[in-house]
Amino acid sequence: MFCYQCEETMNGTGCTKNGVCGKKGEVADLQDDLIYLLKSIAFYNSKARANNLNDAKTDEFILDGLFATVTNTNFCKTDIERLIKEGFEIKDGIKQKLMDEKVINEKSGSSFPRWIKEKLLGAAPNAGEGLPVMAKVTPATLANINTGILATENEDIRSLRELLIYGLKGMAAYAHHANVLGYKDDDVMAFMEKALLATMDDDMGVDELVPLVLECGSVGVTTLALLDKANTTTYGNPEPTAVNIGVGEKPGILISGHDLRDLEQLLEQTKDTGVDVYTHGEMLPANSYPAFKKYDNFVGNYGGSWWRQKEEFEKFNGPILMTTNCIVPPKESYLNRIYTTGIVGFDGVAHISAAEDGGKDFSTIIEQAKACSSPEQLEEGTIMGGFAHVSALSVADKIIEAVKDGQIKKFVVMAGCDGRHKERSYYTDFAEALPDDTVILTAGCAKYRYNKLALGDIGGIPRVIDAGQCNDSYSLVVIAQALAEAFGVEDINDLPVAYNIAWYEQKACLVLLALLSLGVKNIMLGPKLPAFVSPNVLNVLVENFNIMPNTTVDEDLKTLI
Ligand code: FSO
Ligand code: SF4
Repeated sequence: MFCYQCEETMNGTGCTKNGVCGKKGEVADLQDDLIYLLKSIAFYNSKARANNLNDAKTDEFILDGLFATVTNTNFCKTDIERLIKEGFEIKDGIKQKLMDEKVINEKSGSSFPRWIKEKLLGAAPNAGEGLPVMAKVTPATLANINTGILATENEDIRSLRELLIYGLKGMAAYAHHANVLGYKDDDVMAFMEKALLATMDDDMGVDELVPLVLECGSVGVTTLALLDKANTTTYGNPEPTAVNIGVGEKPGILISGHDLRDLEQLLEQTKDTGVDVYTHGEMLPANSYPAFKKYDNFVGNYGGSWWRQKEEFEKFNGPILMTTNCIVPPKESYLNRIYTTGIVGFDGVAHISAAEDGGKDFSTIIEQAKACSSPEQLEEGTIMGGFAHVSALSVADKIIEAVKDGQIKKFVVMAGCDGRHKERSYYTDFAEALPDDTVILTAGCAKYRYNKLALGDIGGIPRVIDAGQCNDSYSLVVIAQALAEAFGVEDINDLPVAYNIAWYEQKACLVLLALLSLGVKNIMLGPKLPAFVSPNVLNVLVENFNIMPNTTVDEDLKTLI
């Protein structure tokens, strides 16, 4: 295996035996195979799409296949093997359909570019022409192909190809969430296919890949906007909410991850059962949606961000439902009460599947919860959330006035991910050290490093404006654009906004690319720069966007404030 897609990669260079995250080497290899297969599917499906022969099932498969390989999502060998098997059926099905509809025929193969034939269709270089003589990529031939990241020898090309793939993984996760709520965008899917193919095209050098990476960011903005529409149309606009972080006396179910539809179904099935529901990690912002607040048994949020789950799940006492990333290898002590659903998988953890219409039956975990003790209290009080763009902009006048009369000097975007390494205490220290006339704008689980600090408010405006999950990063874009309009600045970089972003996994890569595609400069990135960014690619990012690594709190305050 070789994997260097997340911030916690081994020695800051790459995991080679097993992942620091707990991903086994053989699962990592299978995930590489799956990504490779998706490129082959993308080849056929882009032809099908161009001829209106594509179907929703293939789109879902591409999204799920990419999402399954996001850090801390699916650790399960049999799940990835099943996806590979299904992927072959889908690929062969599309190919057959293209032949039946005469989009491709016996002779078409000769007109495909050499790299398509060699790499995606499995033909030997210069093998005979025409489809029948091309050895198909099959599970057997796939095993003989080096599908790993290091198969790309040039480190700059490898770096850009992987940056693109990680952006696509993030995009797939966000598009998947929109999809689940019935919101789809054909252009997003078409871009994903184009980009998947581009990562195999030896004719694409640095000059061709850099614009494609930025296009990925721009399609990322479209995808995030689609998800925002899906969430807010379905569940209402989040409202400023003081979220309870204490516990009740009844037994509870803890729900984590980002999937709001799973939460909706769980709340509906637990109402009047005597079982309470709590959020963990990235599900915290769900407490601010009108559609969920109406449930009396929706108590609040329990604990902190994803990496604290081992300790906190143990103390929760009741069943835990993991709807998306980030699951970490569970401890024996709660193995019999943790469940996965959706695209999440872990060997030995029970999985709750969806019916054809997306419905899920949570009765097993509800029954189990009834026999459990109530959660052990970790803390008490409330934390403020719910400042997605509509509620943030509803106080825009107040915010603009506070900026104009000098009460607010600067906004600092401290969005992104949290992680388990000690050096992340930097973000707590940085938030504490910020001057009183600054306001933090956040989204994602990075907020857990400072959202329980008493940072106060500025004339009623909280000093931490939490737009929600990383899935809600679009809100930060809307807020920045509204500020630009209010202050009449044409260049987004002229706003009193600084960026100190923390990353961990690939969804954050997409959010970063989205910001770059909007022309945002001077982003500080930490706690470490990505291992997959080669020195030359870093130079491109520095020269064009002045991306900089974080250093010390004192130095970074001087730079950003
Ligand atoms: Fe955090 Fe994990 Fe949302 Fe990421 S839970 S780290 S950016 O997956 O997805 O913010
Ligand atoms: Fe290593 Fe991160 Fe890849 Fe896991 S996701 S194998 S920790 S680089």
